[in-house]
Amino acid sequence: MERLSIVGLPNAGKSSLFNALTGGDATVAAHPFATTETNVGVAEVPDRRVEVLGELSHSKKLVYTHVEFVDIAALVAGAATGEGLGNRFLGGIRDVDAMVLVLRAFEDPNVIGGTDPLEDLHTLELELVLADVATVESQLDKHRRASKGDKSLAGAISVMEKALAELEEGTPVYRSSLDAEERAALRPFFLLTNKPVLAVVNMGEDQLGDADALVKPVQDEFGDAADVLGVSVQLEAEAAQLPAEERTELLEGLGLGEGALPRVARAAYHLLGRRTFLTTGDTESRAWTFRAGAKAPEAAGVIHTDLQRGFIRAEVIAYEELVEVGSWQKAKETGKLRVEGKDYEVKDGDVLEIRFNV
Ligand SMILES: Nc1nc2c(ncn2[C@@H]2O[C@H](COP(=O)(O)OP(=O)(O)O)[C@@H](O)[C@H]2O)c(=O)[nH]1
Ligand SMILES: [Mg+2]
Repeated sequence: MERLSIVGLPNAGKSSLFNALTGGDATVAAHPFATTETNVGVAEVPDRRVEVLGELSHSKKLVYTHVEFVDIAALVAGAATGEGLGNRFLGGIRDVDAMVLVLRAFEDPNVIGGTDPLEDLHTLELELVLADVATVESQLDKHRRASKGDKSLAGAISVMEKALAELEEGTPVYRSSLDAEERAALRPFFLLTNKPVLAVVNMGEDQLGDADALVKPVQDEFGDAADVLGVSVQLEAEAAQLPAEERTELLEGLGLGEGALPRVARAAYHLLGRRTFLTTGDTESRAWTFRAGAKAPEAAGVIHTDLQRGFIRAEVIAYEELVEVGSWQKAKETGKLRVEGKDYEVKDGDVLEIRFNV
């Protein structure tokens, strides 16, 4: 299963965010290196569509998708040269598939650390970039030597040279000028900044009114390279502990709607290239994860391998359309269900029924 790593400076609120998302019990403490062990947790991806389908079909059960997070030791300035937990830390993010950068904005005199999220970002990126410079330099060296006997390496070398030039300017690969193909060519080297990223600006409850002003400079810095979400992590972590009704009351009372955690979970899920299709019936209404771009048989295989092996066709309707029609049965009777074959590319929000024979 692909994972996201929660990355940030000490006391940025990483463990608090991890706990809020996963209901975990990672140590939350106001000193560096509180987290010396890696914690892995699973967050449910809230999806209103499941609830609505559950009502339409009078389902006995609702099932959601999940996304896995890793809370690792803090990154400190100098990590690339072995400060703090240094290489162990960097090793911890090397094998995840995407990163959530937690940038601190909240002010609390009892919790050491800066409160400028943009400065956090620059400190973090510098460490990640320095580690990548070292990796690319050593790979370039190897490839140049090997290329004397193997001309096929020239392409990889030129991409690495391009990446190195940007990294040396301090630019992470995720917001460099490298295109998708060039970034794919670098994948075998497991660069830290060649992973998709998402940023969370951790605000204090008292800063909720300034959310836009706190998020904007960070969003401007990323441009299109990443989504930036403002979250009052501690508030949401506390809310997450409450029974559903009280939680809704607290969050809505503060004008936060469903809260920011569902958005973080959904953005993280999306960042990993995951998409959701749905099934609905009186037994259950359920969200299923498929890989963006997957064809119908592959998506069917997520439900059960038999459905992929014996795939005949899929009956499909978009979620919005199904809601408009009112029920699966009515959609069937009025000919609103499309019949799709094995070349159909499944879309997020498709409601499916698979016909198969094994
Ligand atoms: N006042 C305030 N404190 C927070 C907030 N978020 C986290 N903290 C505190 O900051 C300290 C460090 O948080 P933690 O999640 O352990 O940070 P980590 O080092 O990044 O894992 C803890 O004492 C938290 O209670 C917040 O939004 N407001
Ligand atoms: Mg921690």
